[in-house]
Amino acid sequence: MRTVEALHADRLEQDLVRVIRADGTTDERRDPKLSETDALKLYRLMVLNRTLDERMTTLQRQGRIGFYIGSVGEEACILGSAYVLRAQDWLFPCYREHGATLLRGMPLVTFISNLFGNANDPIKGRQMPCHEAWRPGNFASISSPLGTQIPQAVGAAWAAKLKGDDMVALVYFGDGGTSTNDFHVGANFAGVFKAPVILFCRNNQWAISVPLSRQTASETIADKAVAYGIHGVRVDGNDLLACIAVTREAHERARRGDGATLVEAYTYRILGHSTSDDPRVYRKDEDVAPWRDKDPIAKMKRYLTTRRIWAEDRDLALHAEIEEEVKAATTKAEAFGPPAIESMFEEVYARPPWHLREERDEALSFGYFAGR
Ligand SMILES: Cc1ncc(C[n+]2csc(CCOP(=O)(O)OP(=O)(O)O)c2C)c(N)n1
Ligand SMILES: [Mg+2]
Repeated sequence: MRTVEALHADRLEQDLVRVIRADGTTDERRDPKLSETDALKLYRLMVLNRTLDERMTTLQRQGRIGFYIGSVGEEACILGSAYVLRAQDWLFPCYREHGATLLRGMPLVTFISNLFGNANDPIKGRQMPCHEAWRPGNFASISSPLGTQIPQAVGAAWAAKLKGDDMVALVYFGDGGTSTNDFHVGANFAGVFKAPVILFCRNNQWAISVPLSRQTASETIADKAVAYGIHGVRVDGNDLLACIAVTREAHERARRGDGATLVEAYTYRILGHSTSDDPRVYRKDEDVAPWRDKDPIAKMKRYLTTRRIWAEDRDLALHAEIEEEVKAATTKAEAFGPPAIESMFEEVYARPPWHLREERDEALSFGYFAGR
């Protein structure tokens, strides 16, 4: 007999929007019909995202950076959703969306420089490693405090609506993020004021060691949309094309003035929460195994191969090329020195007050700093 958990898991798979079938063909009704160039560009970014996560985790283990948090298994929902946005739209990330950072144009060397917190880091080492922000790509700062980015995104979207700007905001958060006050505040406000915003939940079924079943008594995350009077949709978060399709519909809804959408991208966190976590303490490898078989990169590769625009030899070459690219970018980033000491005292005050000027002069006079 099947367990209640197994039956519930089946039920959770049922109402997901899917486009890529097991054999690599697509469901015509929702196929976003990507050009060959875009399909290959997105696949490349997925592989880059994965390789980056692997390499940066190794770097952390070697003691060269202090922390890393990645998105292994979640690349499709991150890149598929970000792909839909136009240049004038805004992204409000959680902390796993480095693929979206790169899609929005942040150079790889700049991203890795942020991990070192060095002179080439646009935020000059003032954040934790892996907490990038990219103003040229309308990519707000990574948010570690759970949920705070949700009302920020809703506020930005509402402001755009009041000003008559053609802008849609998209905000990422996890399943755990839906238990925060800020999720309620943001979703409620978005519903009442019909803010042009996409609330994008990466439901990877874990919040560090807390499983989804301990997070909410709702059957699904998308169900919560009903209470806020906004549209809710569930999508296979490992299907890049399906994620593009539902985000595109949400984007159109926002632009039409019909308000917000709560997207639940159903996926799985394959690795630990971050480099500071060991998931073997709270979950079994056999729970993870079925999700390894649903790898979003393998699914996309199958689609490209069936479409006859990809082949094994090109795949091998791509992986080798990306390995080299990440290696070279790491070497380049690691060569930058630390940010200048005086940068600590800059960019808060237009005219720094006397006590900060005094502290700055004192800091600069120390031989210890001068030698760095
Ligand atoms: C307000 C707040 N509470 C607790 C934490 C500690 N914390 C960091 S990540 C995390 C789990 C979040 O899980 P989820 O929202 O599902 O995102 P995921 O990590 O799975 O992508 C927790 C509890 C925090 N950062 N902020
Ligand atoms: Mg989660």
